[in-house]
Amino acid sequence: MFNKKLQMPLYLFATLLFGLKTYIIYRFVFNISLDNMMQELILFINPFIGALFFFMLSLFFNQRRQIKFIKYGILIGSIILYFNIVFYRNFSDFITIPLLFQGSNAADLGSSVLGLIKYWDIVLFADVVIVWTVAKKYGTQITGTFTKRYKRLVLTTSVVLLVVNYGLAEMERPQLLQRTFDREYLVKNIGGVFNYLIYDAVLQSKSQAQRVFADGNELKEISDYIKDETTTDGSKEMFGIAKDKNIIFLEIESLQSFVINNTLHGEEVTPFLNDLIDDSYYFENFYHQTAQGKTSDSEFLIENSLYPSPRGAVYFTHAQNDYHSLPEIIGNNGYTSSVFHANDNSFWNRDVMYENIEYDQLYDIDSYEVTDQNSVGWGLKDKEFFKQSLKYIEKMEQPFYSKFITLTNHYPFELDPEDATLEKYDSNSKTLNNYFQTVRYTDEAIEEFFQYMKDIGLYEDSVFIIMGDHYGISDFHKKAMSQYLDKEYNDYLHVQLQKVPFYLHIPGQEGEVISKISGQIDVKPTILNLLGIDDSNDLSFGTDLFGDERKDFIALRDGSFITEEYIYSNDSCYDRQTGEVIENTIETDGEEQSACQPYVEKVQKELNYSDKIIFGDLLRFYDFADE
Ligand code: GP9
Ligand code: MN
Repeated sequence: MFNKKLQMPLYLFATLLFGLKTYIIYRFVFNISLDNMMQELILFINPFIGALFFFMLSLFFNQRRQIKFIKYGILIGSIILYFNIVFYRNFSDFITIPLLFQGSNAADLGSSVLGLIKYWDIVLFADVVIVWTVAKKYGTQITGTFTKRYKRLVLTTSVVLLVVNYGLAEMERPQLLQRTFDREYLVKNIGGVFNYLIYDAVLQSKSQAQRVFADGNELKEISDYIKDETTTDGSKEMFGIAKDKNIIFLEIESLQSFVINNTLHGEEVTPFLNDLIDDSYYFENFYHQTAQGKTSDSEFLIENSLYPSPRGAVYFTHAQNDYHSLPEIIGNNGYTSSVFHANDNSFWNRDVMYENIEYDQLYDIDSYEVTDQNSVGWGLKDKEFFKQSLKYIEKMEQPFYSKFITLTNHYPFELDPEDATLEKYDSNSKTLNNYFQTVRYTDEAIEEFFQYMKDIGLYEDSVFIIMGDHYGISDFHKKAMSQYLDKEYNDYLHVQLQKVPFYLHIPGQEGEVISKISGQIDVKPTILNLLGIDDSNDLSFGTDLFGDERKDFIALRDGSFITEEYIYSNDSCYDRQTGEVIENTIETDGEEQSACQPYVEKVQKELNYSDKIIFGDLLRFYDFADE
């Protein structure tokens, strides 16, 4: 087959094999939704076009190098693809360059990664084995010295194909490259994971340049927008209600709202948190707004009321920026601030970021006694974590603001049998089956923590906030989730599953269940209002959760959004209450458009403004005291 008569040079053979494999992976491993034939076509041709472009570059080397280029090219390509698969299994997302440089985090993933690797994955390297074997057997017989004309022809064809691919993608989705918020679209339309990585590298250098070239002028437009759209009067009733009280913020790992007031095997999943609703303000339509930075993104949202970065974790990429953070503001108002988290201080670059945003103290893994017995999965068990934190809280100078970040309810949701008080779920997803048990464990840990606070006499002088940081069950577990919820899994449900619990518990107050839409972006202005701190000079994209005039949408980081009436995701507009797709259009400026369209633009504008602040480090030009 590989003799010269059949004209199957190795670069073409590798293109076909690798292209085919990549296509199969895109189609069946990554959960890429395809809406029409054009998208099917693009997804089918682009792995081959991308592979051809890469492997034909080998023609420009001498014969021996050609073989090496192809052999190592297919190996490295397969490894990159495989990393993406493993990453995707956990996050339903593709790797970006900033994430690749977060080695410190990858190293800590440990047990999580093992759970993501499957033995049959070895099949994914079949093309590598074949190409290496063929190369060994036939050596230089299957490469060749190609004429200049031939090389030029192949090069031109390949570039033309790339342009055609891009042209089709642009037709299918105009302004694709400008709108980077949707990685899935990019990956499927511009030639898969590889072109995406190149594209991402260009973006990365562009964002470095953005800071250098940014000047204060851009800020005027943004601060005007914020003053007009998001700076509203906070609730008068709640203003100052927590003044001089301690704020205890429990940031609960991977806690989603769907477990609250829900049952498994006839038992409540979260008995304590369910009861707590009765004497708390509980926001039942509160959304996380995180992206690739996961826990750190949710921290960032709370501390700054800015959106996290569309790519990578802003805790890594822009940790040196100027911010006007919650710890800094309350620090100026007499509060001591601290974070309790039993992990390395470098995880998510926290040590650097925390210092910059002026937390007074971080109690990291070195503040705890962590043994094999008292830890599981990602580390110290939550019950131990709270217990061992007591000695520090007791001595803390008051009033304080302390954030506790839990760990046990983290993927892959491991728990020692003696800690399990709920039977596992039974579905095809081990992840979801385990999840309920660790959620229950964390619920018990929170209950114990409340008791400790009463025991040491801190309860009455404190207000408590409890919030889920981000989703725990990605849409890789669609089938199992659909089974548990007894609902069809679609984009509408996916957005609804981004709800995380948000509680404000003020001892002595009854509270209420609040249904209006809300999100993590709103937490900072809410806390400031509760503390009686005037934040009208602040630049926040959120609005006080108790205020009357709230902004009318909650933007998720991928451009999806929620309004009181609609939910928008992946180009579809749904009725928020019924989940039906809204086909109706409305007329704006003589043009018919989807009912969601005006919000699509608003959301884009707001996310863009936030990105501009971060990428340009624009807050360094803003004088918070003077405005
Ligand atoms: C790590 C913990 C978990 O310190 O906050 O991070 P996550 O993986 O959820 O972003
Ligand atoms: Mn987390």
